[in-house]
Amino acid sequence: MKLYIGNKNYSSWSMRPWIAMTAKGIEFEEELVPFNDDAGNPEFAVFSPTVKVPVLVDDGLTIWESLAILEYLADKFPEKGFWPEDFRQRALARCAANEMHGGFQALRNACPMNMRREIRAIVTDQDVHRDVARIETLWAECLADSGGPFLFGDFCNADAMYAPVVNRIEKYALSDHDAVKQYSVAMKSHPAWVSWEKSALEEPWIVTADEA
Ligand SMILES: N[C@@H](CCC(=O)N[C@@H](CS)C(=O)NCC(=O)O)C(=O)O
Repeated sequence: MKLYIGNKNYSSWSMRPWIAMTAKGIEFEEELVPFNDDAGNPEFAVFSPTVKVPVLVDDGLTIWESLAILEYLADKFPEKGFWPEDFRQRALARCAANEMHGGFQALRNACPMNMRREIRAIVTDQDVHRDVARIETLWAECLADSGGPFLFGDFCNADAMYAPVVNRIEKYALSDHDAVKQYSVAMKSHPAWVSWEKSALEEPWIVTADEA
C-alpha cells in the first residue's frame, strides 16, 4: 500500500490519510512529491487522476480524494476503528468529516496549514470568524458528548479530517475556546501528529503562496 503526499509542512489534505493510517498502525509506503505549484505540479499527473495529492495505491487500485481514502481504509480494516463502532456515532463522525471536506472555505483560503509558522495573528474577515465559531461549537459538542480526548472518544477519521485545523487555529491565534485548547492538546500529543510535525519541520521547501 502506497500513499502519495505533498509537502508535510503545507499539505493539509495529505496529512489526513497519513495521520489516520499512522494512528491506526497501518503499514504503508510513503512517497512525498514536493509541490511545484509554479509549473502546475506536473509530477502529480504520473500517479494522480486529479493531479492533486493525496493518492492511495493498493493492489493496483488508485484511490484519490482524502475522504474516499479514509472510507477505503475503514472498509479494508474494519477492526481498526477508523470510524466509531456505534452506528449513530459513526453517522455523526461522518457528518463532521464531510462538513470539513466540503466546507470552511474561508478559513482554508485565509489561513493555510503551515507547521513551521510561528504563532501570529493576521487580519481575518467575518467569514473566517464564522468558520471558527462553527468549529468551536462542533468540537465542544463532540467532546462533551464523547468525553474526549478525541471528537468521538478514540482517534477516528473525523479527527484525521480536523487535524490540520488544529494547526491553523493555533498558528493564526484564532480561538481561546476551552474545547479548542483541550482538543489541540490531545491532537498535538498524539504520536502520529508528533511524527508528521517532526518531518515537516525538517523540510527545506518554501511555498510562498502558503506563507500568509
Ligand atoms: N478534495 C481533494 C483536495 C486535494 C488537494 O487540493 N490537494 C492539494 C494539496 S493539499 C493539491 O494537490 N494541490 C496541488 C494543485 O492543486 O495543483 C482531497 O480531499 O483530497
